Amino acid sequence: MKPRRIAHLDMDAFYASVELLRYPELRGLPVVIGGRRVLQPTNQADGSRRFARLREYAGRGVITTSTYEARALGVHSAMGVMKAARLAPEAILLPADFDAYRHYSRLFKAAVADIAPKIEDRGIDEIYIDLTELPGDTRALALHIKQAVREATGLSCSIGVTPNKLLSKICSDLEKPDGLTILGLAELPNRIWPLPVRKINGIGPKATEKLAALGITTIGELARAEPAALQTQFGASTGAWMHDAANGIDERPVITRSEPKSVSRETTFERDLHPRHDRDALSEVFTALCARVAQDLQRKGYLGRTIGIKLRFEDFRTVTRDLTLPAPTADPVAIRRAAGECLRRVALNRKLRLLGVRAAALTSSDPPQAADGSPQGELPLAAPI
Ligand code: DCP
Ligand code: MG
Repeated sequence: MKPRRIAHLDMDAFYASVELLRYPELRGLPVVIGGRRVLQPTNQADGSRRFARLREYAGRGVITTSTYEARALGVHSAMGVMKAARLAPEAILLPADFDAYRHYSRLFKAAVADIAPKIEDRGIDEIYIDLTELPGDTRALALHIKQAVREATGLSCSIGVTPNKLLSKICSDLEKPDGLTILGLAELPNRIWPLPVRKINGIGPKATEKLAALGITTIGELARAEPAALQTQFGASTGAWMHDAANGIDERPVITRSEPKSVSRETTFERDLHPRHDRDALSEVFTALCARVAQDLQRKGYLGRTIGIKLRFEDFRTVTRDLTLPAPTADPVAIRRAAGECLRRVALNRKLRLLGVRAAALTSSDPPQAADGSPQGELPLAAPI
């Protein structure tokens, strides 16, 4: 069997970097992204924009991320905005725009998938990629992926490539931003063992503290520790896992998951409902199910073109009907209307046990829409390089 080549790709200062695409004048400055409730920048009479500064902030908000310039001042993810303001009062503070981040997340993943389709999605800004079966030199392949991400999004990322997920995750962080770290097992003692144990994904603050009490602070010390001692302290499986991890052993495969094919909601009634006598109650549930499906679609960033219903009668007979719309939608009213049409095509001559609504033929809801429904405009859909 070929030795595995597993990559971990993580976007650099992701939310902040997306914001810099629409506010390029902020490049090189300490910039911090807060929550949604932070003030939007305003346009000034001279055509420039006015941005909020950290020192102007009062509230209990938390930072989601910051540019590397802000990190140099000690400002990091998960820090309170007020605390960050004491460290970097002049840093720019921007509100988060999750729709934009999801949009760029999809763009970079699609760009990678064109080159290397075996991808495990690990969240908004990171993926594992199995490069084992692809032709070509590892460094050339990784550089090609980085370039494709930059062309599709205007953003930089960092990649680690090693024989497994555990080491690649550590390596993608070693040369951030815009890093590329390729490592074989032979380099474990040099490159990985000097690092603190918390660099292992899965060793959190509590385990770090417990290990420190055992005199173990580096991954190398953990690798040389007695497995039995670790098992006494952490239990058999965690202890064994830690020892393996420190020795660079991790056989987990890259798990590719496909996009969902449909979004659905259904409910089984507490008592069977009669189509005529319980008409109002049924109608209310039906509308609520449509609203839930619409919400699910919006939250996940999808539109559905085929709307379907499912009915189960008191005798457990189940029927489904669906209808394909001229254009995909995530609108509760449009979904309710289509589902209503489906319902009219069923002979309702028995009591109902269950009612369900489904949206299928899903597509992505890009471009992102502002909260008022107007297109967002300002943000480039794919930034130039
Ligand atoms: N994030 C968040 N809250 C946190 C950590 C992260 O909301 N406590 C968000 C903002 C980040 C994104 O998730 O931009 C990705 O998280 P990362 O840990 O990868 O951080 P960054 O991409 O911002 O920076 P790095 O360059 O270190 O990867
Ligand atoms: Mg990141």
